[in-house]
Amino acid sequence: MGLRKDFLWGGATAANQLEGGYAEDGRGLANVDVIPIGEDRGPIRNGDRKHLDFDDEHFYPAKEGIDHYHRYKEDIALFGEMGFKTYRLSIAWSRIFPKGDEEEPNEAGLKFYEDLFQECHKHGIEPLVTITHFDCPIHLIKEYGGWRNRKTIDFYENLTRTLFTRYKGLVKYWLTFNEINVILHAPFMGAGLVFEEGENKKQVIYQAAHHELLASALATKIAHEVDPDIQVGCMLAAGKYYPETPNPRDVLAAQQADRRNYFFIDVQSRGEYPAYALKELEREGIEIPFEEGDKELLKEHTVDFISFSYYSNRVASGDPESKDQAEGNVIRSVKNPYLKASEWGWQIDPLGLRITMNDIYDRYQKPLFIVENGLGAVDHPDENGYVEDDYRIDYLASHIEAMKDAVELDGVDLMGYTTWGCIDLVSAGTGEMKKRYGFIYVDRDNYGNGTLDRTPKKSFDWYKKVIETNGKDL
Ligand code: P53
Repeated sequence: MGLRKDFLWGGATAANQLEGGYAEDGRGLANVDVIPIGEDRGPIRNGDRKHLDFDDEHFYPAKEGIDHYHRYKEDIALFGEMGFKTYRLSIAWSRIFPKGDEEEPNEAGLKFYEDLFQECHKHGIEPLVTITHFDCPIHLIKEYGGWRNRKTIDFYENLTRTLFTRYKGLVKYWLTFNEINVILHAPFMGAGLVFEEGENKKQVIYQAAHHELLASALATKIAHEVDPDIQVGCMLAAGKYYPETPNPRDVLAAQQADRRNYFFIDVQSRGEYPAYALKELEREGIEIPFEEGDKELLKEHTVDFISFSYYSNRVASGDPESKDQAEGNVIRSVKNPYLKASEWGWQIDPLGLRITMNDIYDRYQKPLFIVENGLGAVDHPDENGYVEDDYRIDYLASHIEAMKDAVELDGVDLMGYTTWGCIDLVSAGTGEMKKRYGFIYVDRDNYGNGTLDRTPKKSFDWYKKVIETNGKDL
């Protein structure tokens, strides 16, 4: 017993949060580039304020990221030193198709990732690739409205066919959309949606979601045609809702809140729209633009495995007056009085990981993959740049313990575990560098000052030992 012998230990990142090199080698602009740090981030990220270019007033952290574009060899060597079996990264769509709607890809972009994947294999690391991690080329947003337009499916189809064909033999594990349910909570960041005044946002969101779900099924179909060895996963921002009290009103609220997020995975994994969603959308007059063949496509090309991020479980209240909201996260929750919180107000709930794993496994009975988990914290390096991050080690150890229980005591089939932000990178939620998750310290502050030097933290050696012992020595 214990974890699989070939358990995929590793770390995870996303292109726009670490690459930088935003205009190099023909790369086009994307929504994620123009989301600034600071108080305007929220309304822009949510699609409530149209902002499709840079201006002089704001700082845009994605422009330089942590300069991984030029330092990926050094970074991957450090991952190799920790013994990573896998490295989860994402492709920047606008490196491959700078505008999004071209017929022919940008060779320089394709070559960059080819070199990067080869570098991974040199270190015995299997890449796990997210096709879209919140990014959408700006041109597709300006010209077509991003995912609200059905044409975007064709552009995504072209992108995925290009990727699967070019990287055949180099990449075995693919994820179609990062945290697909984030479209509900941050629609510009999640799907390139900008709202017009007075329009029905929910209509736009579910229409765009339908297109993403079709695109995901189509990508799964193409992947299996190109190479039957490829495994395709969906990706959920997970975190079960607990009812605030045993009052049935709260229990129902928790169930409904869970379903709003599970909806996407229900379609990607079971291959059809669940009844509760159809009923709700019908009640609210929202139309899903089904066309001929859509139902069959969804039904026939479901995912091979279910991946998810886990930072915390959540709490729902059926009381409309309830105001006790936990801070900081894009996905709202009532505060849980039994839990402590991070410096950013994210509540810390290791046992909740076991509960969530059981919930998802019960629901889908497919292999699971935890592709994000970790603690965002302020680090204090000493004069040599070394960080003693025992708080991070404690967080990760307690979550790995709970994850092992889900496997060993409850029988969940788990493929692997990749910690979020294995090297310090830009926060998706806030745009800060100060919110660090890494085993490797990067000398850079919120506004781009610093040498960009990399220094392993205390957790670096700790994680190396965890991997060496396949999770026994925590
Ligand atoms: P940061 C919402 C809820 C849970 C995770 O987040 C989320 C989001 C969207 O912000 O994001 C994921 O950087 C996401 C990563 C992100 C990571 O969690 O706000 O997939 O891109 O960096 C951590 O602390």
